[in-house]
Amino acid sequence: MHVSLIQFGPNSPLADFLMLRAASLLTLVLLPSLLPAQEALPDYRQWRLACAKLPANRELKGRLPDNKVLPLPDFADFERALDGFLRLEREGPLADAKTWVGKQPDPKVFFDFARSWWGDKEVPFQPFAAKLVLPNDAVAMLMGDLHGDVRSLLRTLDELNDRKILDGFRFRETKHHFVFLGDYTDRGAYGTEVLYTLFRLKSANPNRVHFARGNHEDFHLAARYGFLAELRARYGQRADITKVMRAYDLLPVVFYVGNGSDFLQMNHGGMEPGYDPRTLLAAHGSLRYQLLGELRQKTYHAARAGWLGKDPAALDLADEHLRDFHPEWPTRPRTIGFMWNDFTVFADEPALAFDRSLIFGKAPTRRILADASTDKVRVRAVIRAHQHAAELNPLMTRLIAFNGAFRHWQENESAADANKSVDAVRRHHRPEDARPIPEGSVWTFNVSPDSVYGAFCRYDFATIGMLNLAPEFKDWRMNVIRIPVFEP
Ligand SMILES: [Mn+2]
Repeated sequence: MHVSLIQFGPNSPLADFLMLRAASLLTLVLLPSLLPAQEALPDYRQWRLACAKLPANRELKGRLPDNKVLPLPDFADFERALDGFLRLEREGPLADAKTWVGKQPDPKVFFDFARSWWGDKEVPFQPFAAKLVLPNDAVAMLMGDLHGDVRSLLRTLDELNDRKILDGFRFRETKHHFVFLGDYTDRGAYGTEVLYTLFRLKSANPNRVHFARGNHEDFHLAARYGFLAELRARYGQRADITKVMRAYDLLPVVFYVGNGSDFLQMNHGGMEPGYDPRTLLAAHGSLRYQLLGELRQKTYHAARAGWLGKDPAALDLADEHLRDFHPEWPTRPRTIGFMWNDFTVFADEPALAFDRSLIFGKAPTRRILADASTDKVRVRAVIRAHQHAAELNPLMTRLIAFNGAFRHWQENESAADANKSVDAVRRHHRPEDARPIPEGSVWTFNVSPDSVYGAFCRYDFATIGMLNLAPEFKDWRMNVIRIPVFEP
């Protein structure tokens, strides 16, 4: 029989052929796990779908969701995006000596994600500032606190996809940048999904997505306000807490964003009189970093008689709270103003007040911005976030009235208007207009609505700012986009 001619021995041609087929089949089966992790991550649509079944923070009312509904069931699922972010930073501008103005942090400890400044203390706490120069036709998108609200973040990315600005996670045009203003986790149940989404956005647009460090990007706050509890409830001992928290050390506490001659200060909290950015801003190059080093607040205060006016209470507060110090933590020995400080709402409020951190009024804010400027480079205004009002206080009322982005010290208001309602404030404004950026102005962006704040203060829209640059600063415009998060 013909069949008998076919040899089945180990060295037969058929055996060779079968072995080959088996080997290539095995390769096909194994291939996905041999590819870089990025290849196997879900695309935007799949990720969106995986998050669609998550109950809102509003429904959870402080509880954590059932682990069965989570889109990242294992820590390794989250870790792949985290590792992608850490790799990007470790191999990117942060690791490039040219990018640092002055001393560069030692890469061996700066990128050692197994050790920390709060644990073994072998890694120093090294907060830093960033300068980002964009072309004159750039659009910088801005978003305030997320606080574990992945629903609002994804609705916002949907909106940018609908407007053809994003294609999935990727920006379609190079002119678009995104600056997130800090406080990504804690207080809402989805810090893991928020960080995952942000890391994916960054991986898809490495040079055009930027994260400022908020006061909650701190191990001590995450240990107290929910994010570490969230990680432990989901992943138990498998969660590499040190690595997650060390990612925060790669985020600048302030960005100066502009076209090279005009800049806006973009950060989470408020003014930091102890840091002088002029050397950073004068440095050549579009992205530059500088360690904050010693914060010389007391020296700044002592050298400027009259910068707080004549109010003895303001001077007493400055004497009491402003110090020269090397930060050991975000809050030790004193708080870093960029991460923590606040601003008054009305122009006729005190120059300086204190409520857990310093609250700066209009005149000293303008003085610090003027002192940060030279005849070649001007720091014109401040964009920030850091909202944490659980009731309709004057600022939250105005944030809602102004679609989530409020410019402090409105010309037609005074402290006597503190108790106005949202409707009363709104009657005087048309917040949908493209808004110019007055010299010395401060803008606050609201916290996302699926947070305790949205529930307490009864608003259900998220906000992004679109800052349109131009060759002349007077032509820069802020468009504020209101994004409904809960359908009526
Ligand atoms: Mn905050």
